[in-house]
Amino acid sequence: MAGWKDGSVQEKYRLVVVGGGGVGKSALTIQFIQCVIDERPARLDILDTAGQEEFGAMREQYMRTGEGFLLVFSVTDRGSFEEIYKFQRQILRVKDRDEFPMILVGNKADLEQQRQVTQEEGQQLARQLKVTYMEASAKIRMNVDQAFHELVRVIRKFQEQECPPSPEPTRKEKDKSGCHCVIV
Ligand SMILES: Nc1nc2c(ncn2[C@@H]2O[C@H](COP(=O)(O)OP(=O)(O)OP(=O)(O)O)[C@@H](O)[C@H]2O)c(=O)[nH]1
Ligand SMILES: [Mg+2]
Repeated sequence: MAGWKDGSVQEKYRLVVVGGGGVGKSALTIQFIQCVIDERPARLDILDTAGQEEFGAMREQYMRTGEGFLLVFSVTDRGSFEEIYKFQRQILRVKDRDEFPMILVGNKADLEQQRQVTQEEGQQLARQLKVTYMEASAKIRMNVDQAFHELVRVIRKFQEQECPPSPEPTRKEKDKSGCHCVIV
């Protein structure tokens, strides 16, 4: 956590955007965002990954450090939808957990004529993966902020469950960077 000039505490979240090639990850990503989510200031470090990247050490490394993941597919690209399951499995394997903060995003929702994945299919996959589903469009800026904000909410909920705020005396003994509950 870092202090703001007004004295409030700022939380920092490491988010990773994953998904197939050309689904709109870069278009959705703003490299560095400072924002207030539910009246709590937050700084987001967003890592925009390459869709075509190999399943190599690089990918494992960013998966290890990510605190929340935006799983992005394009509603105009059936293949990218089918790839999502693989990304989720890999994240859970690297984290060695059954659940981890993630949001499923169906991007390019503005291209209704070229749609290959229905909203219902997106929702069905999200239920299966136990995550929230949102349709977005980086082009018309639909649900872009909402998707990142929702992910931060999921991370906050997850971290509070994993590491609930402790009483003041023990809290002071903790690392200055705050309570890091993510297993890396
Ligand atoms: N119509 C429409 N086009 C989009 C949208 N998002 C991205 N695009 C276009 O889709 C193409 C690919 O977008 P990128 O953001 O580069 O996709 P990416 O997922 O970062 O691709 P890689 O980095 O190669 O994996 C570009 O031509 C974008 O302009 C969207 O919401 N609607
Ligand atoms: Mg990109």
